[in-house]
Amino acid sequence: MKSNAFTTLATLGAAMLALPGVVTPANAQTKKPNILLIIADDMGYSDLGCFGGEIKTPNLDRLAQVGRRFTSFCVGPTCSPTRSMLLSGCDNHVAGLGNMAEFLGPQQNGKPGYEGHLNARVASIASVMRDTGYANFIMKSVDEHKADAKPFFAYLSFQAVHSPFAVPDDWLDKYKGQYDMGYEALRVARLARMQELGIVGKDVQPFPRLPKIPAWDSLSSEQRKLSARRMEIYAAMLANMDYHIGRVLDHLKESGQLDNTLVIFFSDNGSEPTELATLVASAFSADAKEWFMKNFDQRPENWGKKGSAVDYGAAWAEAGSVPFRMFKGYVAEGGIRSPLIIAGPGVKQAGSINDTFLHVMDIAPTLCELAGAEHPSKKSDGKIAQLQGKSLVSLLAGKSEAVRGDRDWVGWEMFGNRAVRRGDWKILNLLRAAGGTGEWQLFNLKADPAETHDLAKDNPNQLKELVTLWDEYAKNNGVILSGEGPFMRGKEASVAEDLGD
Ligand SMILES: [Ca+2]
Repeated sequence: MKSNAFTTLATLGAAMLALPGVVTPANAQTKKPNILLIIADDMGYSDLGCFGGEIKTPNLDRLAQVGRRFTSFCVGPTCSPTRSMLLSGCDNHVAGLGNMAEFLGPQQNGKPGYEGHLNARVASIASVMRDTGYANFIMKSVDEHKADAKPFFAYLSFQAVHSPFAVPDDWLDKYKGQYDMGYEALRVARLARMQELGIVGKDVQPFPRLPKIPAWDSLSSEQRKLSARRMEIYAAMLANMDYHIGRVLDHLKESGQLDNTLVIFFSDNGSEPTELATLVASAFSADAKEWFMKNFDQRPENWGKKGSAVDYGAAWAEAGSVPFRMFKGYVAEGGIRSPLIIAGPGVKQAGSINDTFLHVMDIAPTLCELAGAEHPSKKSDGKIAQLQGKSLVSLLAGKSEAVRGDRDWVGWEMFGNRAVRRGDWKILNLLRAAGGTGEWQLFNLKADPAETHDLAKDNPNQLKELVTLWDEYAKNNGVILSGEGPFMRGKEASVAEDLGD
């Protein structure tokens, strides 16, 4: 497969996993919906027009109008852990992605839950469908299932908008000049629009600009020009993804299939702060640096074209995740909060916005219920892990406003950073090596979704209860803390201290 994001995107659009529908006595009377699951990669929370962004996403905006937006949908902080939870309905430490395979520590290597791939302890949503009578196969188009009159389950997983940013030549300048105001002004404009739309509350204060990010005004005019160009290309790439989503939706409509297709859209994690060229220059060997410079044409006039490796760095990533704290890689809200849009049959309250706490583990149980499938954990004598998510079917139908009660909770751990959310409350522990305090902090996300006011000292009992839940989470899911990870190289001593070793 070519590495250019545009061609990859087009290829992915044509190669979706299809799972034609089951026909059993129990559900033969009901017409099962088609499912179209669309996942963006590394997209920021505030990018989409319907979530407050200025990037033109008319097709996803239209989907939000006929469907519903969910503003408190949480995922994992990085790609493969989120995807393991999506496909299994279980925590990533159960499903085999307790850590990303490339960052496995010696204590984790070979342990259950750290296989680096979806393991045999969980049932993938594809196998659940197959075992209840679905045939699954890779199809070339959403029409391939038509001959057998069965519904389809299509998984359209984009590489966009993961770096390196790339767009077709005629898209390169679509956002030219639109980011000259800089990343700080963009955060202000987006937050105002998010408040106007009702994506976040009117009183929400954004997390302050990180100290390592220079003020826009402190940059030279040449630095500003190059910085804004990176964001222009990112915006064009996201608009291009929306354009291709529109092609799929239009085709479904023209072929009479859209009305019976449930469409689910979200991003696998928050916006990406890493600058590859900086990383190569600062952390890679001399040979690797030489290889990189020889194989990539990094002249600004080539950015976004074949052979370039451009991204936008922490400053624009922070604009992408406004109003939240941090971005991809962190279990702060900027890493784990994604827009969620669901539209189609069974989705009531068109155009509305719901802020109840949802999780990516909820997708698999939802699909199970829609398919009338019995989950294999129910007849596996404990060999297959039970679903940890909650079905959204009743919520989508407008029969309930939430899928979790005030006492239901979910935990996270990635690269040694930890969190638990229960109701509106969240505890968060970011290692000092990851820019945190190495202590447990407590936030009320309803009043303070950006995690700006640590309430740990004011609410010691709430803190204590939630820390106990994190210990329970680690025990139940086989979490093994490690001194390894992207934040920790060269900082082993402080990490060991933070982890209590
Ligand atoms: Ca990702």
